[in-house]
Amino acid sequence: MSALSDETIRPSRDASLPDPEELMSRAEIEALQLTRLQQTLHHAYENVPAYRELYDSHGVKPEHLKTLEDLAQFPFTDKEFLRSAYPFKAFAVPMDQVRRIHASSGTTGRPTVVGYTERDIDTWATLLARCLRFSGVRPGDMVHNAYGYGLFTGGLGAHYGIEKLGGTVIPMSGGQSERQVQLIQDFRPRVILCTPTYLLALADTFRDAGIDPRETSLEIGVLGAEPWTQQMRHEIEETFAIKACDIYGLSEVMGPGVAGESWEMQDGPTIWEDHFRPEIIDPFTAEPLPTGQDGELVFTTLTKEALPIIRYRTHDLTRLEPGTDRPGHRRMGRITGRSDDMIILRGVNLFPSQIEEIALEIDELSPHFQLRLSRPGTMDEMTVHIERRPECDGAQAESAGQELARRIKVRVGSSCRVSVEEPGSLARSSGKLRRIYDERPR
Ligand code: DLL
Repeated sequence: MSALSDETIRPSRDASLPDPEELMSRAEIEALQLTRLQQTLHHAYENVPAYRELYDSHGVKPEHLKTLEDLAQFPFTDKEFLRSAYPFKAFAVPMDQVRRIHASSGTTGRPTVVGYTERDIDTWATLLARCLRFSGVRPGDMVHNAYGYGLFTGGLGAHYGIEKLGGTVIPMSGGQSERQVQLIQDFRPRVILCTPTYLLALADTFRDAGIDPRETSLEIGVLGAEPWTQQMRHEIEETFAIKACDIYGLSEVMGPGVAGESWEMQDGPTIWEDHFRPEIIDPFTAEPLPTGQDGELVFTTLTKEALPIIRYRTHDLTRLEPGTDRPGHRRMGRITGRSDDMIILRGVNLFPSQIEEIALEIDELSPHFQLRLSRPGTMDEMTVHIERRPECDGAQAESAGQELARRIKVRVGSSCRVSVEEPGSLARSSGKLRRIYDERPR
């Protein structure tokens, strides 16, 4: 036997099997959460002055938490809390224990900086591997990773997870679509990881190269980092003849892998509650809402060392649902949008995902659209610019555009203009796609 086949140097765990925590009952999960929550509160209070000041000013102490419900006594945190600790003041460990830093760009001002200890990186890789396995990826699979590498958590986060699972990673990153197509053709990966809109952009590049996207080696897409609808899932699955599963996460809480979706059920991401305690609150009053009601998602990390996050307001709008495939862990619904992405058009609230859902019901219209907001006079206006499908002609597309405007009026309640565009004329995604162009005077 060669030294390389020696059993003792192999990882001890069988990566194709569920982690024991994945299979815990709800009662076991809640008991684990309580212990870990108490530890996290102490860790944050003792090591991060910003948490101590926040809790002292609210008159709460870690030892006040006796049950999971007591978490509601603790104040929320948000991006501002992290920004004011820029760059490293929210870290709860000395800098020599921080092995990696990521940052989320944010549209304005300072980036939000996040840090990881060695154990944090290992937990992250384990959870990412868990998500991939849950979504049907197996040890030995080749995985084309087209999430962006760099400060964004998508690329490196997924990378370590693929390796942890025992897959072969192609560290492609985003962009360079022709090159991506060539490598997918030559290496024949079974799995692709990227944003849903980037996968659609790749479909165009395949077709431009004379390749039917249904004929590639790809069988599974693990897609996330931006909101996408069931209609979009259907579109992607049809276009590539693959199964598309959702993956959710955010840098502040960890990165990708906070929640992943079951390949069998495809019923929304399961939140890994052995590491994260989710809550749903009313986005306006911040009152906690019961399971099943729509509101803003709030997270508390239970095991993070470098950057413990307590009651962090994500601004993501969704709901919690009971667990299914992993009954001890709750699921999240699809994300309708972010509260800061909500368009208020003449008093009516709307999200790009609502437009996506309606547009994809109309055969002549493609999933490529942009929303442009303007104020030509005193009133705000929205124009939906949407490409027609290449196979339908201009006249059909015009009436499809009118039908879209009509359905938006009926279902969302706002009047808008629809401008049907030529195939390929709108900007394509290279990662998270920008849907809203706000051209209203400030
Ligand atoms: O986007 C982490 C990630 C990378 C998740 C790759 C999944 C795959 P941030 O850049 O910090 O982190 O952005 C986080 O993206 O608050 C949501 O608004 C949105 N988001 C992430 N995943 C999903 C998803 C990464 N599956 C923000 N569905 C989050 C809808 C998502 N929105």
